[in-house]
Amino acid sequence: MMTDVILVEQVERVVKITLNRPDALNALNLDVMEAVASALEQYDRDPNVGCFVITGSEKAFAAGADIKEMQDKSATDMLNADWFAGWDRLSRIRTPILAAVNGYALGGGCELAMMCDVIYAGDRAKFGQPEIKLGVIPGMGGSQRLTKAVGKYKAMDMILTGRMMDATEAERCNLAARVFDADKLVDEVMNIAKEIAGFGKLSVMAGKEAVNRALEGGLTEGVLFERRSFHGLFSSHDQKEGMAAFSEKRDANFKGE
Ligand code: CO8
Repeated sequence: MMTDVILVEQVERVVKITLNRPDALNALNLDVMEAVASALEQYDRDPNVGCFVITGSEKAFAAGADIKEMQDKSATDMLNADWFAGWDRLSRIRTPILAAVNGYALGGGCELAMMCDVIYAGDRAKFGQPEIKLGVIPGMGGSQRLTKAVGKYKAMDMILTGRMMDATEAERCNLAARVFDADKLVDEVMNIAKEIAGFGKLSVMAGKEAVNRALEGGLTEGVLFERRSFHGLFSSHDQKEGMAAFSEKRDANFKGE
């Protein structure tokens, strides 16, 4: 019997997506790509969803792209299929996506974590881009996102040696935002996700978009983009409510409008 390659669970305003190929250490094949991207797109449009969490198992977030699915492909096959271009769909998701990484996040697994907006690591997590050992290089954005996250020299070290880094090193070099005990990681990240999902969705989406601008454009353009988004939020209910609540010393009741 075929099992679902991902498990999707909604808890309050948070949707948790759990990679579910335990026999292959959650290796990412085309079915996983389609399932993850489709679930994110479906819930991204839902005003009752304010944050996503993507996680795997205690042993593996994901041990890479599925090597067995790719190994016999020719360059022509890869080009014609535009292999794994579907992962680009994640960059159009406007709701924040948090990665809760336990165990191995290797190759495409590390790249999937880096497609998320924040990476939280369990204390036994291992990150790496070991593609060099397979005669290839990262192919899901790793050379670009890892370099932007950790800088040229650490990225070169990781990509050219294929070594793994542990959670402490990942936090120290700004790949992981925070580290939690492995067995508490998913609960901790779900709580962070609930906190984010409790804020006004318009401002949350604007904050995500503005930070992403910092990665992709120049400073002047990015600061202007941020200021225009900031100005625009003054037409929202949630700005009026958030500022009134502060003045009146009470909790805000955000509506996402
Ligand atoms: N693909 C397919 N199967 C895998 C993968 C993978 N990436 N990783 C593990 N598995 C399978 C193993 O083959 C094994 O299956 P079986 O029981 O049928 O033999 C099962 O998962 C358990 O794995 P191990 O027995 O190897 O478990 P260990 O605990 O001994 O080792 C490791 C764990 C160290 C994580 C080891 O499994 C490993 O090195 N895995 C491969 C890691 C790797 O090289 N990842 C990079 C893959 S390439 C990639 O991600 C490129 C991304 C970009 C593609 C873009 C295309 C355009």
